[in-house]
Amino acid sequence: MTTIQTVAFDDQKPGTSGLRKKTRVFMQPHYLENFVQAIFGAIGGAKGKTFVLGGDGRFFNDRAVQVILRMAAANGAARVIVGRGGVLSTPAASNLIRQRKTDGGIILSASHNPGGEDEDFGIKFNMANGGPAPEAITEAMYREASVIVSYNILEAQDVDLMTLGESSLGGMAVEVVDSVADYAALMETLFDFDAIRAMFTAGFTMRFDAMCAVTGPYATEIIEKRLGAAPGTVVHGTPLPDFGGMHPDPNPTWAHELMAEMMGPDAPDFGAASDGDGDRNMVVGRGIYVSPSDSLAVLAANAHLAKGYTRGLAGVARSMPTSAAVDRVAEDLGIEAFETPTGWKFFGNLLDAGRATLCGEESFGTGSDHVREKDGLWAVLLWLNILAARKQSVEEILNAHWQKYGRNYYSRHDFEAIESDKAAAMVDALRAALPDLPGREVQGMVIAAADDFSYTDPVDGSVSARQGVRVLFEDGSRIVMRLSGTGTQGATLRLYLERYAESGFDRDPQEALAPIIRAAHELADIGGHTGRTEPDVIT
Ligand code: VG1
Ligand code: CO
Repeated sequence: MTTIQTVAFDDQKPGTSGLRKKTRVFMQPHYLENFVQAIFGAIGGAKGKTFVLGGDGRFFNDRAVQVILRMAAANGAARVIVGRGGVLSTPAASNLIRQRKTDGGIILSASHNPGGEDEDFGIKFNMANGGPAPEAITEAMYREASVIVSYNILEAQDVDLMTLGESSLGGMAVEVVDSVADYAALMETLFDFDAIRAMFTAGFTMRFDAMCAVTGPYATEIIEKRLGAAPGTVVHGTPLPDFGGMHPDPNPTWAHELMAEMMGPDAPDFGAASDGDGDRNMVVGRGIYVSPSDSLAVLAANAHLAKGYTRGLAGVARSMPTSAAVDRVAEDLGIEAFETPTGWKFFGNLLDAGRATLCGEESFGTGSDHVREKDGLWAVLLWLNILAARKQSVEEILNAHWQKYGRNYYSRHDFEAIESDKAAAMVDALRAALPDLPGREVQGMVIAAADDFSYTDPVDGSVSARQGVRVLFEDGSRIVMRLSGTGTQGATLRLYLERYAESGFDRDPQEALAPIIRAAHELADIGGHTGRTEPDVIT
């Protein structure tokens, strides 16, 4: 064991989901090591503990895993359970942490950000419940990282991570497990595989775009092998360190190949895609895109059709910027609906306390209490189960849903890589104007309320302030603005737009939202502050 002297980096502050930086930043001497030591510090040390370790396989994943193993050994960990080749999807890692009753896990991923030597890398810690570390712990990591003077590491050769089974590293057990097996077994307990298999046998067709990221092997095993979908149903199914140059973000912009196929003349019945680390999902019907907020609402209304959820839902939770579509379902079901800040870590307490069964975010994240992360493939399988049970198309299900609940027209506009000080000035100006907004008329709509969202966790009472500026109009329409906490370059403004309609369900969302979009630009003066008038990505 060696103790290495080091100097603190001043930028190791975890964001919405762990620490994300350019890969080359992580490749600097001591950068990864400092943060790993800070993680161990923040959780009261690694001594005698068991951890899960794996990542989405992006560039530097293989090197980082070896470093973390040597550091875990040097810090006295008892055992590390690693996915074969150092690879685990985020939901599979969450599942392993729970199944094996470990003390937590380290996940290497920058999720939906591109991968490669010149792209992004990330690391985060999940707690013993399988969920992302809460703010108190991520703040402790930052504090530890800011004052670090040394870290512990073992001098040893690389561990063979391709062979399943157990080996020893300086007295610590290293257990290499099949990355897919436990996860696939869990899915079989939740969904009616026989019914879905029968649907495929009867001619149902599907395309799953794994975007050259981590879900390829999971989707191939489950959808093609276990559920009997035709070979070739899963495309881009081999994970690559640079995701084959794809941007593994499952939205209509980046999953454009899938979108083109689903909107084309030979579209299959159902399409889906997932992100770099497998926790996000996009679902598309033949000729119809399902917005993530609508997907959450449809899943909540129909989850009882799948065997894992026949008891019904205890409650639902959504992030604040996610549309209120799921709230209407909750009201109808007579269950609690929670509104949390952006980021999956805020769902953990509600899931642990049994108050929420289903959770979701507008950013293509949906999940349930089966793990403590959002879970892309899980959402796709629940959709398949619902399609098999209802024997209707995606379009029919969506239309029936809107008929019953009304439609929350919804869109998110992202303005990427804005100069950070300009983005901050814009948000500051808007914040300062909030008290004067109620009563004001913009684009023919009257503002009913305006605030900066603050969340008090109903389970532990912790408060998270300044989680996004909201402007609510008298007709129920809404604008939300916040700056991204996952980017690695400048600032990204996320502008969330919502408008409820009781009739007229087949409008183009951009057109239905046009007055709200204009109001947002007017209120925040996005163009004046940033020079941008058009978003880079629309979801
Ligand atoms: C984004 C999304 C948020 C999501 C987070 C992590 O955060 O908006 O909903 O939880 O990414 O997802 P931000 O701060 O950039 O808006 V993942 O799949 O990147 O772990
Ligand atoms: Co992700």
